[in-house]
Amino acid sequence: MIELYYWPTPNGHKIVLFLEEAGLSYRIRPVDIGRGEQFDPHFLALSPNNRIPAIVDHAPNDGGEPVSLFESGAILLYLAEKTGRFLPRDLRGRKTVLEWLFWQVGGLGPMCGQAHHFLQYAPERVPYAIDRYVAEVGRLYAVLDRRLEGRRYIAGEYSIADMACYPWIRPYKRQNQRIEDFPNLKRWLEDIGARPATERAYALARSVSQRAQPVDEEARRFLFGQSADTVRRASPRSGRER
Ligand SMILES: N[C@@H](CCC(=O)N[C@@H](CS)C(=O)NCC(=O)O)C(=O)O
Repeated sequence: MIELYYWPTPNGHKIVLFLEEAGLSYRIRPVDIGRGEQFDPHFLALSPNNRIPAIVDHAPNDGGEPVSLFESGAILLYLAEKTGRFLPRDLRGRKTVLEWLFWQVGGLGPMCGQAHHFLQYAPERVPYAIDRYVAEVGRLYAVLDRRLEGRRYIAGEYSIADMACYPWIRPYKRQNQRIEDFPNLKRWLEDIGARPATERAYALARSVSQRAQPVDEEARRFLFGQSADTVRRASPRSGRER
């Protein structure tokens, strides 16, 4: 059984996409990041960067003690290796999936995140930041659109590279992007959106979202008021390394 420390955000969706596709047994542990639950000592012991997602695998393949992981890319790779699914075994297929997985975690995710921030959450309108991140997200969309020309998925069969990218493209309107300008991406988005596992993943997200408060002043303080002092003040529960 996998425990998934989760909140219905793009990085959280990635892992549910995998778990639903693979049919792994899992239990959701909601971490309300707008209410500061990412600073709970128990969660920090698993996820020292105070970010969701994180998992605990209670039945790791080596038969040993439970294993915990943070960082969505590392989790996807771990789950792919655990199940032998959604990551090709051959050297070339595998390296291609890893290229695009790292492209997502190092580029697409952070840039979309900044676009969301300056378009939706910044307390003042900062045109330079909006222009910069909307343009960069558009550039990344064009890179992925070109990659998908003549390909159904990013790298051969449906893989962890697709699962990593999809939740960041799905909210394209929040990034001021016109999906019609990226026809291959549009087709890919519709294809993945129609997968039963994707439908289940977003149904779960909607059910958890119902419990979420709107992003109010308290949430803003937790999410956007972090500094080195926040980390120094928060302390993980001590315990065995997993
Ligand atoms: N690089 C991390 C990023 C995770 C991340 O940014 N998670 C956000 C939600 S999408 C979060 O937990 N934010 C809580 C906070 O900012 O304190 C990953 O890929 O897992």
